[in-house]
Amino acid sequence: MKDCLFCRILAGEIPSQKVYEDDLTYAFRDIHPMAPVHVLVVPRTHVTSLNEVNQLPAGVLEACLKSAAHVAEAEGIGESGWRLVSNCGSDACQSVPHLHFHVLGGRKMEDSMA
Ligand code: DGP
Repeated sequence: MKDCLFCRILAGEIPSQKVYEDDLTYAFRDIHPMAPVHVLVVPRTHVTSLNEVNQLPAGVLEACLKSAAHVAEAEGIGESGWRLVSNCGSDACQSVPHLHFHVLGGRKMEDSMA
């Protein structure tokens, strides 16, 4: 998708701070961090959100979750705890229409998720 921001980051057209990558996923630091650790995990395959998860090739969603767990461990928050968030659609304030998961940690999260 040539006009998708995260596809352009995946293509290297827009710089990003890589944290982890594998064949199916790419993880990079969020430009507006909301926690000491705030990393975005994106599938290399473009789908807009979890609404289109059925369009992902087999194994990609699992790879995203494994990538997130790998990032948490590598960033030193595996033991202390971390949160995985995927905003889906306008009520959830999704701003980039390419499926992504926020890996958040390094401080005590709010009790309320919403
Ligand atoms: P969401 O609101 O859930 O769609 O999250 C999109 C996130 O993407 C938001 O936390 C900010 C981040 N973001 C937007 N543009 C860029 C960018 O150019 N580079 C990086 N690293 N992050 C970005």
